[in-house]
Amino acid sequence: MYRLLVTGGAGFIGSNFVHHVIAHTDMHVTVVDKLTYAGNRESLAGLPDERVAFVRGDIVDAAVIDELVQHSDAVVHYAAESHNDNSLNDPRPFLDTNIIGTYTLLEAARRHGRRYHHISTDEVYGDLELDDPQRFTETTPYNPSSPYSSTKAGSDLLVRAWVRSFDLQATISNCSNNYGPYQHIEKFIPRQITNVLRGIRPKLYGRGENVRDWIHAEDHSSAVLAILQRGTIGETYLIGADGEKNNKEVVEIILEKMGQPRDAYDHVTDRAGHDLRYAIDSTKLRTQLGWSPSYGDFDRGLAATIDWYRNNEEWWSPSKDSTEAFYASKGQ
Ligand code: NAD
Ligand code: TDX
Repeated sequence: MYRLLVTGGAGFIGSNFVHHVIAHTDMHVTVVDKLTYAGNRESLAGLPDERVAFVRGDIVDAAVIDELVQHSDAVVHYAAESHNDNSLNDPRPFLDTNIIGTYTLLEAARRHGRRYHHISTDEVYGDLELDDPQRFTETTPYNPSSPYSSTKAGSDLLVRAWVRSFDLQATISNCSNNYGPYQHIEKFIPRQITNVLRGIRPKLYGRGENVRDWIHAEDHSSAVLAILQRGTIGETYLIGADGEKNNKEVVEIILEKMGQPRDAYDHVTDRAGHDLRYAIDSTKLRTQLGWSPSYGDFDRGLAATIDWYRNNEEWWSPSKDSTEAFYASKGQ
């Protein structure tokens, strides 16, 4: 019996990965999650009790983490403070969870000789010009912009150091922007969908020209599983699905699919230090591990995501008013 410890498994992408692992392998999973404002146990509903255990715990808590890692074969580390806007408001929790939390997991994995996979983001590479023909690759220099992305970059560098200095059996993946069901409504796409559902106009930061490289969360999960099972120890893999779109285009598609005029949105205060463009070259993952995305059609994936938010109001509505109050206080 192969036992996986998944940190942050009650979050958006971590919970998708747990469902994916249960559906596609015979592994057993223990989720450790602090259940911050971003965690939701309902995102793990319907999983078999005999294969999935849930522990409410903080990855910064060395005693809890040591015990859980000792009783696992591998760790997949998703837990993080994940939202750029929050990191601009109060960076401290990002340092605690993303840096010290990762350090705590690395030390436990080292002590017990466990396989470790580290989930990271393309934001560690900074941003690209709109007309730059290059995309991010595994050798692009680190150049993070925000408190969030700098703590993710710091955590990646810790993993690399633990591999080199202590022979930790680790891999790293850096993925582009995810979308799909169960994403917290502070994030761009679900914020705009739930705004329209509530009769609020979508809010576009600045001119809306910033480009993100969208991938469905399910494709992120299949890539992580491939790396866990077939990746080379010590290597980094970039995960992306050639999904570049600017924010204005995304808002227009959402409005159109929801039966609104395509220009029924507001421009609001831009994000400080707002990265202009992310774009991933995932050739290494595709050629070396034979991975490819299944949700290539962004419009179809987005339509299904809109339906999910329409049909699951009880999942997101408890956090809608406080999320919008936070943005309103920032003029966003
Ligand atoms: P999320 O905010 O939806 O979920 C984070 C989860 O971690 C929550 O369940 C939260 O309760 C938990 N958590 C936070 N602090 C914790 C702590 N100290 N101890 C234990 N649990 C804690 O985030 P997400 O969007 O699902 O992102 C998951 C991971 O994927 C992060 O590492 C993020 O950097 C990375 N990532 C995200 C994206 C994206 O587009 N969302 C893209 C690339 C990489
Ligand atoms: O209301 C909004 N209006 C808007 O124009 C919000 C919330 C965002 N935006 C813009 C900012 C970005 O250009 O939309 C884009 C996407 O914003 P976010 O959803 O906040 O994502 P981003 O900052 O790109 O980071 C995401 O992808 C990389 C995740 O939140 C990170 O966890 C991941 O590492």
